Amino acid sequence: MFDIQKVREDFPILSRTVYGKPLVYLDNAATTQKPRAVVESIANEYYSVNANVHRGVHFLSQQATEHYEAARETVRKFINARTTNEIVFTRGTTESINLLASSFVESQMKPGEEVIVSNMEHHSNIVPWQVEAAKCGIAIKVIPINDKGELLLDEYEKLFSPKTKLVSIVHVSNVLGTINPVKKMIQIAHAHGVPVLVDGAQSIPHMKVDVQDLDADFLAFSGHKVYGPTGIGVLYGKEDWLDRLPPYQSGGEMIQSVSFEKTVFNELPFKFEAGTPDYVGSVSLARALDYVSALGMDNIFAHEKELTNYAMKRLKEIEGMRIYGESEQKSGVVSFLVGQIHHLDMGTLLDQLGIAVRTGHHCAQPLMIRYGIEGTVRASFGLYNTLAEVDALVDGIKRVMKMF
Ligand code: C6P
Repeated sequence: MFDIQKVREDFPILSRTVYGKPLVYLDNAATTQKPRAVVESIANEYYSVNANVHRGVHFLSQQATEHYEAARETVRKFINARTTNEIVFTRGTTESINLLASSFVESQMKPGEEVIVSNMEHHSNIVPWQVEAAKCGIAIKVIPINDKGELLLDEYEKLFSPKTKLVSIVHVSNVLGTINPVKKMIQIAHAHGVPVLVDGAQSIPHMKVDVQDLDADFLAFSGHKVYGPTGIGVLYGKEDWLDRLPPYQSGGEMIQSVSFEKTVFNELPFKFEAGTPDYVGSVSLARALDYVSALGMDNIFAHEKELTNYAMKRLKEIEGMRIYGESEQKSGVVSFLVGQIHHLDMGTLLDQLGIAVRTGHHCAQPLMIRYGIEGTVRASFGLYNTLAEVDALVDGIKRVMKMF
């Protein structure tokens, strides 16, 4: 598929040590490491272009603007949006969902109307709706899950009523790794005349996501989880929806004209990009998307699937192992607890062995409540992880178990 050792050389950080041990980085769902091409693009942009975009007539400003808009085109192509008007740059998934929650609820919903989310949402796809609920009197309905960590689609269908105005659903769970059947869920929502926001934070880095094929109305994702920089993300929205929604923030760039009597907002997508954007972040996000595209999203998915299947098999050999998330459709996230060992102890001791995992509730406390636990240990894979690193994790867990 691709030469994993060669790929690893593109990520200088992977050859460092921690506590004198080779780094085994298994916290890719939190953030991914950056290839040389991405880091160099940040330096190059600042060293040789750097100017404010969409503002100056001078050469640098025009070049920066060209690079910014070329980055938007790269994102458009990556998710197969129809036009760059549908691509809004934000700070990340969280800001994308906040933007939509604010603009959609305040313009499209009345008190008592409902948004459907699921029991496996990240806090970023719960709290913005709760904030809007407190302001605007909307209600939140929750799709339940089974013990394997799969959404109950029959229950989902039953949640719809004439009061349902939006479905906001995670594509891939950051805790369970479940790949939700979003295409089918969108069809169901559309049959009720309801648009759908897909939280793509954990799908965009790991599989091909085609917004036209899914027929998603909105999609949110973060640059830093797809080998790009922190502080940049995307909100995709169908043009006719974005046209109808009011701006989220206001100020420079999102206007066409301003007087004290009347302000006319800018056209798409600038209406949603108030203030000086992180244009360098956008450009280096585009380099990250070029990088994964060159490897091939299907190849990345297949490689991570192999790692996940192997990890599930090897982890299950450990006595007292409890795995959370056993869906058939599962991406490279494995959450677990072993015996009575606290997740924080396990994570801290694995760290001493050079193995970086995440512990805790993973910003999904309602899901923890569903399973009656406080937190888990989570290993999450990226395109550069190897089967040997899975072995290192398993050996590490066994060493920690011996200490208890
Ligand atoms: N999950 C994790 O370790 P931001 O922070 O805006 O880039 O992404 C938020 C977010 C939204 N949805 C899902 C499904 C996510 O997984 C995340 C981020 C990280 O699982 C950090 S909490």
